[in-house]
Amino acid sequence: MTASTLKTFGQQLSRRSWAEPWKIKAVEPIHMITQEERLRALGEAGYNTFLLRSEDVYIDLLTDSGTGAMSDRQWAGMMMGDESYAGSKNFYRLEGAVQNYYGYQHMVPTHQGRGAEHLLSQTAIKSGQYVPGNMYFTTTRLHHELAGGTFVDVIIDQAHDPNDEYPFKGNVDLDKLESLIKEVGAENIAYLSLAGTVNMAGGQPVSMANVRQLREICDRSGIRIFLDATRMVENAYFIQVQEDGYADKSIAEILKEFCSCTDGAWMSAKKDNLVNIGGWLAVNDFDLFDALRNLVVVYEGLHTYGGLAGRDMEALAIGIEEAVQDDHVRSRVGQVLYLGELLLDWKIPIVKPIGGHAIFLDARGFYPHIPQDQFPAQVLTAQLYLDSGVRAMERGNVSAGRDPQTGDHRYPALELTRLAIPRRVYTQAHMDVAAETVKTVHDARQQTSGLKMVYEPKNLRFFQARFEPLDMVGQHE
Ligand code: P61
Repeated sequence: MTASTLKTFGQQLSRRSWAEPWKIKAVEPIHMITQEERLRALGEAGYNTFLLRSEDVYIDLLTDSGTGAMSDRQWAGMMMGDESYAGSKNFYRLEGAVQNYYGYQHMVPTHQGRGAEHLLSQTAIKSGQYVPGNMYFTTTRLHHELAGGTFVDVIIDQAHDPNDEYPFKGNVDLDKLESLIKEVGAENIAYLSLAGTVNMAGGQPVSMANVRQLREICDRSGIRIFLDATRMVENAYFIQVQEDGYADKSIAEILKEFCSCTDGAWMSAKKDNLVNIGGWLAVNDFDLFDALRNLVVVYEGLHTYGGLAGRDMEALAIGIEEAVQDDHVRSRVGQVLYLGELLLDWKIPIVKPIGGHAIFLDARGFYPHIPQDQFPAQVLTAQLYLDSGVRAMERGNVSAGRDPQTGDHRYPALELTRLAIPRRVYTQAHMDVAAETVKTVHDARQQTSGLKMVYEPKNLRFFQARFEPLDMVGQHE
């Protein structure tokens, strides 16, 4: 075939195309407001995409959290909600699904991931202890800190380099972990906080070999491993396609094997588990479970609902089953890959390899002329929105926040803008529009200038911070 006859994306890449394993039954109309309206909306939002009204957004790639489409089975399940205060049958369905697919013995539901992080941190961290982990996540680290812990990043160095193509950039550096144990003593380590895939590194997976080695080290030192299983199904997919010996195992088998190397997990079910709200925390140790069960009633709700309605737990139990289907995961990660490959083709700087849930644009690569304290990744989110109403999220200096000791910005190595893909929501045509938006903004990169932060909240500042373009700061004063 000649280049002009290579029409589909699969043909262009010399492979057969994949298609989504579902068809669309209900649609939600979206439309793009005018450029003038977008400029006004962004100004009113203080140049922060978290503060935009969703009606003013065309393609919403802010997050893959709670933004997925539920299946007809899940919607049918919503009608089967048993809204009893205690002992709802939907709780037992959910408990069974977690036991069956993740393999842990005891589970408490929570309203979402950070509810579970709160309970685990308050229960398993003693003030003054260290919590090593494979790169920080905003809410996770904050809960470590609120419990008196100090997070220590023990991810491999390659994870901080957007151009390093190592396939398991979520791995823990064993030497870094062992040095920490030697330096502070195992008794001063609360637990290993392991995430699969690693969100802030670009959705990068952890290998099975790595978690096995971690189990060995932690067994030797008596340290527990708790897993942030939020996107662990996607992690299992990368193991299936990239790690020797796993090509013939199902996602479900790989997921369970990985979890068996850990002592428990917390979950933001709004991602992998295909629901709009929900979370859970599951452990094997009964005493720890007992402590968690005692705390959940203080902050979330009774231990058999944890902040969720019966119908939410039913949809979640069904979501867990659907999430581990191989064809679902292949098309979900395949859609992310599709967008990423378009951008790579145009030589646009993105985090490589392409991760599981999102494309991360390297804002330093776009704007080498904008210093990090003028927030290049925030600038990039603003430009994408102005171009065509595509909403992305800053994952750089604003997200990293300030060092509690020095009070200065943390200046992370990665200054990224994330285009997260909701599950089962957008089509390939939406990905094409998003890709062309990124290209247009990239083409105009030299004319772009920085932002000044004019309002800064104390906690998780990226959610509510406000900015003004530097060339107009003062105009309103
Ligand atoms: C996200 F800007 N993630 O990626 P909750 N662990 C992990 C997550 O990705 C995660 C949570 C725990 C979000 C929502 C969000 O800085 C932000 O259910 C790996 O959101 O409480 C959430 O789970 C917390 C966006 C969270 C952010 C924090 O878009």
